[in-house]
Amino acid sequence: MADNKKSEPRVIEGDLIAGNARFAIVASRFNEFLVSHLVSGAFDAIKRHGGDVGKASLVWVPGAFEIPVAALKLAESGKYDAVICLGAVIRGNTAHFEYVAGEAAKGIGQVGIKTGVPCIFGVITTENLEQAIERCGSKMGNKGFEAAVTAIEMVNLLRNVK
Ligand code: INI
Repeated sequence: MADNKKSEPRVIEGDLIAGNARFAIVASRFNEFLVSHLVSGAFDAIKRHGGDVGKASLVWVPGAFEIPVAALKLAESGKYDAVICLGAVIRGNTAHFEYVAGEAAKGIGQVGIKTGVPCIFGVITTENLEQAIERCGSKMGNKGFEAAVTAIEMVNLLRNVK
């Protein structure tokens, strides 16, 4: 008799257990009164997913534009399983919003691809201050928390890709 049993695809995903993972957080001082909430959110997420913040490092850079070069150094160091990039770029603040936000996004993406270390884009880019506040722990949640959860998932996902 023919064997009609169909096999299942191999599904690879990452769970949300931070365990022994080592995280570097790169945070921009520009708009620090907002970014500090993203940083707290990220540490909160690591703790609440069973991680050890004692294994984490927090690196402050001047602005979002400077995040990629610091992220690259951290990712290349071999000391971290993921780099969580946090910042706040507000259109109303500057005529060069597009350059700052664009370079941060592109650079962070490139660091991840170049090094194989997940680099998470937790830089909020908003039209105005109100929208930024909403993403730093109020109406729209905390994007720093979300970025750290993404980092946890990516670390575990990449460990499962063999
Ligand atoms: N940096 C930010 O992180 N957010 C901003 O909103 C911002 N604005 O509005 O200009 C900003 N500018 C500074 C930039 O990131 C660099 O630090 C600076 O251009 C020096 O390279």
